[in-house]
Amino acid sequence: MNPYLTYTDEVREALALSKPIVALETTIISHGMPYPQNIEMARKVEAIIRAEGAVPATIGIMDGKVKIGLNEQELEAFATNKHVDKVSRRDFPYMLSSGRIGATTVSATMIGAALAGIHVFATGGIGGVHREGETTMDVSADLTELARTNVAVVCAGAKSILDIGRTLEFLETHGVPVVGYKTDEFPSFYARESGYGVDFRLDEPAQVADMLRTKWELGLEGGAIIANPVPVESALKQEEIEGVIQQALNEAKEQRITGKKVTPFLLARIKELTAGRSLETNIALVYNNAKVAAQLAVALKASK
Ligand code: PSU
Ligand code: MN
Repeated sequence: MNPYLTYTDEVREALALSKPIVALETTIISHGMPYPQNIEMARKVEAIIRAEGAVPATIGIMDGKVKIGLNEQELEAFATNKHVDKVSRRDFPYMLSSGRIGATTVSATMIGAALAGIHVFATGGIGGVHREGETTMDVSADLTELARTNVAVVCAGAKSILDIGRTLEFLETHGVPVVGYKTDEFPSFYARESGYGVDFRLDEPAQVADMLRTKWELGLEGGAIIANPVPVESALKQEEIEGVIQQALNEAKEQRITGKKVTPFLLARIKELTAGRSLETNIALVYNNAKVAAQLAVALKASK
C-alpha cells in the first residue's frame, strides 16, 4: 500500500472487493461553489453514486496524506475552511510535504485516483486552454494530465470561459479521446451546445467501458473525456451566458487576475451576474455526471 494514501473504510473495502468506485474532486467544493451549496452538493453527489451501485471516493490532501474518500468532518473542512489551497500536479508534492490542506483539481484528483487504482472520475467541467491562451500560455494542467494518466473523466464539457476550439485541438494532439455521451456536439458546461463536435458518440455505458478497456489494454496511456451535456431542463442558452462570460473575463483582465485564481474568480462572478442561475446549472450537471460515472464504473467492472 502506498504510504502517502489513506482510505475511508468504505473505499478500502470496495478496493479489496474490486467494487466499482467513482473518484470526486475537492476543488469544486472549496473553490468552485459557495457554502452551503458546496457541502450539500458534495453529500448528494456521493448519495447518487451509491444509489447506482458504486462507491464514491472524494479525494483531497490533508495532514500529509492523499485522502481517498473523506468522512463527514473532512468534507465539512473542505467546504468551510478558508485556507484550503488549490492543488494541481505542480503543487502535489509540496502539499504533502508541508502538511497543508489542499483541494484537488481535475489534474490532482486524477493523480490520486490512479495511485489508488480508481479509473472513473466525475466532475463538473475540465480546465482547458483559456481565451487568449495563445499569448498568455494559460493552459490548464488538466489537459496534460489527461494525456498521461489512465482515468476517464465524466464532465459536462468545458466552459465557454475557455477557448473550446483550442482546448479540443490540444486534446487531439495529446491523444485524448473526447467521447460524446448521447451527443454529437461537445457541450459547453452551462449550455448543451458549443458549435464543436466530439470525436465519436456513444450511447451506452458498456460501449464507453469497452473503448476504455481497449485503450488501456493496448497500453495507450492517458485518460478520456466522457462529455455528458447538462440536462435540458437545467441548461442555459449559449447566447444568454456569452455576455456574462465576456463581462467576467473583462473584469478578470482589469483586476489582473492570473494563474490559478482565474477559474475560481470567473465562476464566482458568473454566479453573481446570473443571480445564482449558473450555480443551479452547475449543481445539476454535477449530479448528472455522477450518475453516468457510476454507471460507467459498474460497466467497467462487468466487462472484465
Ligand atoms: N470547473 C468548474 N468548477 C471548478 C473547476 C472547473 O465548473 O471548480 C475547477 C476544477 O478543479 C478544474 C480547475 O480542474 O477548476 C481548473 O483550474 P485551472 O483553470 O486553474 O487549471
Ligand atoms: Mn490556468
